[in-house]
Amino acid sequence: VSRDILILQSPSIYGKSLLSPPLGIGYIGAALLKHQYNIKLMDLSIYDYKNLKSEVTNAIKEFKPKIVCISCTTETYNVALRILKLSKSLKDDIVTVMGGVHPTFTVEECITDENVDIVAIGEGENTIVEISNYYIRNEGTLEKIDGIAYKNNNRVVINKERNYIKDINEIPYPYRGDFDLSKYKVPLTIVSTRGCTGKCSFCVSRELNKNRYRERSISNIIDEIKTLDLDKYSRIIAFQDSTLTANSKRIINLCDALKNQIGNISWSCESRVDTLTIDILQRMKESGCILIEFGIESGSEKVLKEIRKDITKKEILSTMDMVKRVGINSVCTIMIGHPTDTKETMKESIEFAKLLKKEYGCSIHFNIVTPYPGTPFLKNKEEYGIEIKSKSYDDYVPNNAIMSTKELSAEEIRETYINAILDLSRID
Ligand code: B12
Ligand code: SF4
Repeated sequence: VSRDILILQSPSIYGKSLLSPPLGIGYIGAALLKHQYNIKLMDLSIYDYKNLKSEVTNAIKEFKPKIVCISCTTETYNVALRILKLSKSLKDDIVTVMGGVHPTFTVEECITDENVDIVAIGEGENTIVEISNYYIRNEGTLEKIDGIAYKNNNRVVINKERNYIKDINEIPYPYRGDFDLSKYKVPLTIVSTRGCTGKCSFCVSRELNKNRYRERSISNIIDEIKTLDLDKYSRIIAFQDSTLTANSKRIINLCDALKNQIGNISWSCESRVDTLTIDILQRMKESGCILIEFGIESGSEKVLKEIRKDITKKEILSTMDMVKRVGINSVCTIMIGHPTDTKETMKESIEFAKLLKKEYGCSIHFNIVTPYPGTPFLKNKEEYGIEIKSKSYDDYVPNNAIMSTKELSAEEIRETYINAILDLSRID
């Protein structure tokens, strides 16, 4: 069966990351289905890396797509380029489109690659439909498609920015029909807001959403949940919002709706310690919340300020105390190697992590600070004294030290990170 459009999620070279299905391409797929395109979605992360070439080759031969779309992060960008190259070598009239966080912040670099015909910048639902209308239905012109970069006689053209979708309730639910959900640890995921109210300097969320925090209505979310096969997957749902709990009124309404309209589910989310109260936590617990992930990121008051995390240690401890009392599990992430970290502040972070684990039973995940494209860290790297030590985006993974700072060498950061993990593993 031939398909108009093949939509791929680029995999990591570091092996399968089968946590949850890639909803970003699910949204792209749903937008195209709404416009009656024949599509096929593939999450390439589900295959053994050594079989990647044959999987892509078989798919191109089977589906003979006119357009190949690929979504990537920084870590998976180089693989994405190789996949597009392979696709073009198998069928030379294929049009290639690259989208996702990484291309959004490295437009010029991406579009310069000979195997990338179009870069889709930012939110992709409307953009991909217009691109497909142009190439497949001969409608419109490339110049008129907002939010893309392309080449015209080897000259790079970057069109004007696309307006963000104002009412995100209008966006069709992500298409999950081509994913083998049984392959994932967390098969049922949902995104109920776009953007974040935080402005952390190591994060792209704010820039990605142009400072907007957009919310879906409760009924829209409940409707989507009703389309999921809850019973098949233990009635567990993971909310993948950057900060699900930013609006306290809304989270209370969501909890009530989950309890009354869905019922008997377990769910998890990411949150900020400054958005919760005991009342909200109790309602979360009652509606099935079993796990909350918090970005703590440092145990140094000074560093917390400098990275614009906008939370204090006092707030962290008081929230963790409430979370523990209510009986919800917590994961706290802590980053090692902030631009203004010193040996002392990193030590403070590790001691703080120990406290959180010992006193509040938090699971601790350490990450090394990675200056991803689009982050304030990378934009102000001179000012921060950051020096990037790696030449390949393949190295942009959170267990790899790729930068030195005014205070620390990459080696020192790596060592501290490894010792931090060992240190914490000694606490039961
Ligand atoms: C859920 C999530 C995960 C899940 C992924 C589940 C999955 N399979 O998708 C897990 C936990 C596995 C994960 C892992 C990691 N993640 Co993550 N993750 C997210 C998170 C919170 C939500 C992603 C999401 O679903 N968004 C909702 C959809 C609708 O948005 P979207 O995917 O961006 O897609 C839209 C557009 O980008 C665009 N688009 C995307 N692809 C394409 C393709 C085409 C062709 C077109 C036209 C458009 C298009 O259109 C889509 C619809 O509008 C984002 C933050 C965020 N809020 O986006 C971070 C984020 C993507 N992750 C990030 C990072 C760093 C990681 C990790 C490295 C973290 C780690 N500690 O290991 C790993 C790396 C994974 C990898 N191999 O690349 C960074 C990426 C930075 C970068 N430059 O690469 C982000 C942005 C977080 C951040 N704030 O810094 N992540
Ligand atoms: S790190 Fe978390 S809280 Fe901070 S801006 Fe990013 S998504 Fe928001």
